[in-house]
Amino acid sequence: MTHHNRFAMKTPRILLSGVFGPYGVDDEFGRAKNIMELFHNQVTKGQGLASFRLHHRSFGLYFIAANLDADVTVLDFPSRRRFEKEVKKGYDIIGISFITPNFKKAKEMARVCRESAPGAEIVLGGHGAAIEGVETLIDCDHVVKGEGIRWFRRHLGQNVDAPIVHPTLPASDWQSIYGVPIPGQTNNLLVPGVGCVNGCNFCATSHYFGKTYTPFLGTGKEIFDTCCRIADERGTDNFFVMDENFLKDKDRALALIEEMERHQRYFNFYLFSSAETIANMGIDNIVRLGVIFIWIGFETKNRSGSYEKNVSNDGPALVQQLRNVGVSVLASGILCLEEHTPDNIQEDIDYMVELNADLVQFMLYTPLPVTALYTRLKGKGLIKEDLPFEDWHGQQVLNWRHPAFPGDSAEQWLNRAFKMEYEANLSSVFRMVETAFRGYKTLAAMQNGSPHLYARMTQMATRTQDTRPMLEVLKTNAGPLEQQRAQALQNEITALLGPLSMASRLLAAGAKVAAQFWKWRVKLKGDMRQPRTIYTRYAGRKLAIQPVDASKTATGAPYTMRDAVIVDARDAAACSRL
Ligand code: B12
Ligand code: SF4
Repeated sequence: MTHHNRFAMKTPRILLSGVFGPYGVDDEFGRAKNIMELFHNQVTKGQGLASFRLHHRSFGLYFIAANLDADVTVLDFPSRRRFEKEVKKGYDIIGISFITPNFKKAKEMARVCRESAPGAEIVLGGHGAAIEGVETLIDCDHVVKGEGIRWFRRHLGQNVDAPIVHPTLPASDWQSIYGVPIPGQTNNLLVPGVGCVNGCNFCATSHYFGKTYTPFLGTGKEIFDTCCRIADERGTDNFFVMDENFLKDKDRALALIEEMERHQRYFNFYLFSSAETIANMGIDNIVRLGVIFIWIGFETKNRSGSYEKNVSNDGPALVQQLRNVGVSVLASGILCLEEHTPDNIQEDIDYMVELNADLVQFMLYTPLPVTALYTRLKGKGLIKEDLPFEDWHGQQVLNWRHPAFPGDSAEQWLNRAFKMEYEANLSSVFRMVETAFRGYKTLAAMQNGSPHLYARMTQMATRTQDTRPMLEVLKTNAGPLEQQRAQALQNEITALLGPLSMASRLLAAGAKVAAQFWKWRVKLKGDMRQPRTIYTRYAGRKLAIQPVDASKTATGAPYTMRDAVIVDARDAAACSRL
C-alpha cells in the first residue's frame, strides 16, 4: 500500500514539533551563546537591561498544520519530557522542525520517536534538513528540503495546489524591554511567501528555497484581505512580515497600497527588504505602505563585494531618509568576511556604527549547508567538519578556518562591535522613540490635504505617544549621556504633542518599578528567560472535534485560531528545571 492510499483512507494524526528546551544554556545539546530570542541573541545583546526581549514561534509548523486536512498537533518549545510524553499518544506521523545548530536535539527527538512510537513515520524539515547526509545521520523516514505544506499535502494524497490558508498568529510573545512588558496586543504575523531570488552567497534562506520565491499570498488584494481578517481577529493593525525580501515584488506592494487607500484601512508593517528594492520602491511609497520598521542587510561597506543589492546605494543616507519618515531601521552587518583581517575589520564596524540605524545586527560569516559559500569553502577544505553543529550559530566561533581570525578572536571582535555601536548610538529603545517622533514631524510638514498622508501622520503621533513613557525609564536607568538625551527628547515631544497624559504617567511610573524588579532579577538570577510551551491543535475539516479550549495568549488576548489552542504554562517550569 502506498502512503497516498494509506492516508486517504483514514484521517491521519500528525504531531509537528519544534526542538526541545531549555535553550541558550551550555548542555549536551546546545550552547549558552545560542539564545532562542532574535534581538537578545544577535541585535540588542550588548545593550544590557535595555535589550529587547521576545520570543518567536516555529511559524512554519503552524502553516503546515493550518493547511492539511488532518488532525494536527503543533508542539512549540516543549521540554524534553513533554515531547517524550506527547509522542506516546499514537501519532501516524511525527514531524520535527530544526535548524543546523539544533541538529543534536533533532537527532535525540528522532531516537525518542523510534523508541516510544515505532509505528510513526518520522519526517524532518526546516533549515536543518539541508545538512548534507542528514538522512543517514538521523534515523528518520523522510527529509523534506524546502517548502513543507506542498510536501505534506502530496504525501497525504491531498490537493497540492489548494489555496494556502494563512493562520492567525502573534508575531511574537512575551515582549519586554527593561523588564517592562510592552503593553497592548503583540504584532500580527504575516508570511506573504518564502525564499528570495537574490541568492547572496551566504544566505541560507535564499538557497534553501532554490533561489526562488514561493508566494503564499500572490497579490496585493490577497494580502489586504488576509490582513483585514487577521487584524480583526487579533485586534491590532500592526504586522510583522516574515518574508525575506517583501519589496522585491514591487507591483504586489503597490497593489496593497491601493487596496489600503481605497478602503481607508491603513495597516502598519515591519519588513525585511534589501537596499536596492527600497530604493526602487521610493520613500513616498514606503510611507504610503505604512512601513514602520525595516530590516536591511548592509553586510559590509565593501562595494566590490558580491552583494549586488548594495552596490548603488549610499547606506548612511538611506538609513537617515527612512528614519526621517518614521521608519525604524535594523541594519545587519557581517564580521570575519573572507577579506577581513584584524587591520581592516574595524572599518566595517565603524561603517555599521556610522549608519546610525535604530538597531544593528552583527553576525559572523557562517557558511551554512546548501549555500554557495558553504560549497565553495568546503571545496577549499576550510569547513571545520569536526566542529559540533551546536556551535554553528554565528555568535561565537567561526565554523570555518579563517587564517586571520584564529582561536576566540572572532568572538572578541563581535563583542567589541556590539559594545561600540551601543556606546556610540545609545539604546535602541531611545532611537526608536526618536524615529517615531522624527516621522511625525516630517509627515506633519508634508500634509497636503491627502487623507492617506494624514492617517499616516496620526499613526506616527500615536506611536510617539505610546513609546515615550520609555524615555522616563531611560531617564532613571540609562547612562548619563542617554539620560540627558532622553530628557531633551521628552521636552521636544512635550513642546509639540503636549505633556504626558495621566495614563502615560501612570504607565511610566509602573514601568520604572518593573525596571527595578528586572534589575534585581538579573543581578540575582541572570537574564535568561525560557519560552513557555505552546500546544496547538488543528482539527482538519473531516474531524468533528470541537475546539478544546478558547484559551488566552500569555498577554491575555484571546486566541482566535481555526481550532483550539492551549498555552501550557506547566512546561515552562519543567523546561527551566531540566
Ligand atoms: C523566526 C526565526 C527564528 C526564531 C526561532 C523561532 C523558533 N521557535 O524556532 C528566533 C528568532 C529565536 C531564531 C533564532 C535563531 N535562528 Co532563526 N530564523 C527565523 C526566521 C527569521 C524565520 C523563520 C520562519 O518562521 N519563516 C517562515 C516559515 C513559514 O518558513 P520556514 O520556517 O522556512 O518553514 C517552511 C519550510 O522550511 C518547511 N518546514 C519548516 N519546518 C518543517 C518541519 C517539517 C516536518 C517539514 C516537513 C517542513 C518544515 O515548511 C515551512 C512552510 O513552507 C528564519 C529566516 C527566514 N526568513 O526564514 C531564521 C533562520 C531559520 N534562523 C536561523 C538561525 C541560524 C538562527 C540562530 C542560530 C541565530 C542566527 N545565527 O541567526 C538562532 C538559533 C536559536 C536557537 N537556540 O535555536 C537560520 C537557519 C539556518 C540553517 N541552515 O539552519 C535562518 C534560516 C536565518 C538565516 N538566514 O540564517 N530564528
Ligand atoms: S537579499 Fe537578503 S534574503 Fe535575499 S538573498 Fe540576499 S541576504 Fe538573502
